Amino acid sequence: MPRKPVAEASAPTATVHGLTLVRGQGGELHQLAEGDTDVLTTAQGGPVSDDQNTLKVGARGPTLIEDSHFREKIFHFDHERIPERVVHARGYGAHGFFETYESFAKYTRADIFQRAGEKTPAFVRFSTVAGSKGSFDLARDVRGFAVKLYTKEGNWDIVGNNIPVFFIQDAIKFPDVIHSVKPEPDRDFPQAQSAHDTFWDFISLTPESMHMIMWVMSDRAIPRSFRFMQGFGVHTFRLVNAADESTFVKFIWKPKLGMQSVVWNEAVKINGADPDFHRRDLWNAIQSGDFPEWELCLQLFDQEFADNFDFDILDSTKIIPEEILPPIPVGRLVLDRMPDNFFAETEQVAFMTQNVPPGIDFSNDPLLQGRNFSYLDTQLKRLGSPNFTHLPINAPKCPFHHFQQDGHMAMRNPVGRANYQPNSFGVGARESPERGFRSFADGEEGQKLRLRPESFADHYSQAAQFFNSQTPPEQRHIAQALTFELSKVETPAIRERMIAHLLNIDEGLAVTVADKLGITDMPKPADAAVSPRRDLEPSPALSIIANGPESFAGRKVGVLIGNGTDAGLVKALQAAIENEGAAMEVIAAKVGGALVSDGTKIVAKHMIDGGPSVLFDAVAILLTEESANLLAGEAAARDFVADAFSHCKFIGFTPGAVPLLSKAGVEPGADEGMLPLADKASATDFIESCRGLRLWARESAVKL
Ligand code: HDD
Repeated sequence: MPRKPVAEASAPTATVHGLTLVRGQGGELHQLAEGDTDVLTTAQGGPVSDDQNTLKVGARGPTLIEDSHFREKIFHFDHERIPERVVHARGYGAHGFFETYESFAKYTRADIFQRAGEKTPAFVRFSTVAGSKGSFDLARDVRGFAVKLYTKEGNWDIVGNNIPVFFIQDAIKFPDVIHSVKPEPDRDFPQAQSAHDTFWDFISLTPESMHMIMWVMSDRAIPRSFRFMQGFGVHTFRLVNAADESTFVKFIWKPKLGMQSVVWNEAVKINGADPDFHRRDLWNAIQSGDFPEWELCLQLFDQEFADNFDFDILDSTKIIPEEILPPIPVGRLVLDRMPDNFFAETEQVAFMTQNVPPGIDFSNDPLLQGRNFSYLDTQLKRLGSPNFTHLPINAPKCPFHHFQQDGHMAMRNPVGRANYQPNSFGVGARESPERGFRSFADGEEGQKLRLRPESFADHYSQAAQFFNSQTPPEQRHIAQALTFELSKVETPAIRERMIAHLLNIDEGLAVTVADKLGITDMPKPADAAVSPRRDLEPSPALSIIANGPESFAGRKVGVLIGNGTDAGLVKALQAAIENEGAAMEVIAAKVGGALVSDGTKIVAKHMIDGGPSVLFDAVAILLTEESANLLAGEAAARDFVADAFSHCKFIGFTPGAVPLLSKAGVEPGADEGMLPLADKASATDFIESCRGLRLWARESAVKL
């Protein structure tokens, strides 16, 4: 293929470590010397004459060891992988910014909170916890929500999750909980799943995990998209102001589009249909200019509140309900740019809880204190050099000056004679007691002990509060999730131990799960360190369904068409969808599309088995009777309808579509989630109904 001259290359240049790199024909960035043409070179810059054949003795002879181009190419390929993260291996990141609403100087001297309208560059990486880098997106799992804010006084990493509590109270238990959920060591399965003996063995022996288990068995663990999740800093941190006064704080990210989850049966099918469902969703949203946004909200409290609160604010298995301590919005996070290169940015980004700027400080939460050791270590292991801060994604964007030097892959090296301080050559920077980070001078004294505080001992009250704060469908989902997970556990004693814990949380839940598992002899409730548990007021803020969005914006409708479909109706529906800020994708029997009523062709995005209804938030079936009869004979088309119905989705349909609905076992008048489509008005009504996201009232009929 003739090469395009460089001047024609449409893509921009980029500067990496001071080198100007040009984007090549394949989109790759590479170095060009001035006046050079676009000739393939070795990594040493030598032009390559032939990249198709190794150097051999004769056309059919052995390969020569002097083929240094081949050797360099294969050597580099052989070393392409770095160790995946020991947890949160599968992740997806994006760039954006944080915008401060108002000065918050009263509470913190952190530079990022001093000026209204201040914009701070940000990088966010979302992840699952248990699965490997190549696992699927819709595992039932916690999602990582790690935010790096490149502030003017250093990088601030809020390394959080989409769940505000954690499995364990002390960091020393982290390897245990993670070993238990990862594939079992003798057989190396199951992948990216908690539904196996070792996980539930550990959990059933660890009562402190019960609150977290309620969250992980809830819809929070199967989010519809990263864009519809909350994020939490989990621990109590401190804000410290210029007068060195401290206020305790918890960090919460709230998605502008509201929260949304899928149902488990759907998650299982999505993993087959599109294992990259969450990645693709973020990619598509950002590439189409529909930038996801979260509001940063702070729960602020003082020592007196901490002393009087029902639970210890240093215990990461507890929340402070929003009804007791309303979160205050302080700024917004917008993601507006995908990385140029996944490896360079998303894979190499190094988050560390200990990265806090002056004005933010830690609490004594023993989980946080342990994390502050772990993250530095892991980056050295993964990235292979203490110079991982030289990578552009990890380097601060503010001026920085230190005397650290040398080591593998050192990109920035000190200049001048003195590489120490103090020095009398006037080289380098000096520390600043005024500007620099000062730890909050909390008074600490005590004996050295390995002891869990008494105040961490109540493991069931907030677990029950979470369960009692869910709507009936969400409670059903928790029961179903527990049943599913425990049904995969082969050791009866582990199942029974879990039922014994559930009895301390909610008797009805315990009985439902035990019944489904076929346990006839109910065990005694588990021994509890604090008994009886407290009956806490429900916290409505904890429900996803009760706090649904007001609009269908950011969601996706799958529209099934066929030959003869009413072209005007497709247009009307598209207008209604776009007007709502949602997106539409067309599905047809052939990906080439269908000839619609006005004689034009509408090209499809998916064939039916490539675009099953699990990929959409709602579906519209715009078929003539003839097309519907044809499709009624296809399993993929019947599944399209049957799945949409059993996943409680809103279904719009033309009268002609009825033969397909019937063959799929769906009554056109089954419930108010079945919406006839004929004209512009009915298209608008359909999209307005979709704002409800799911018709949960249908759930009892379909027995999800
Ligand atoms: Fe962790 C990664 C979140 C407890 C040790 N953790 C990691 C990531 C997130 C979290 C989001 C992925 C960051 C990225 O995208 O690169 N971890 C949490 C939360 C915790 C938590 C919210 C509890 C509140 N973690 C925790 C403990 C330890 C670790 C108690 C160890 C004592 N976590 C790690 C790690 C990882 C990590 C081994 C693996 C990859 C990495 O750090 O960069 O150091």
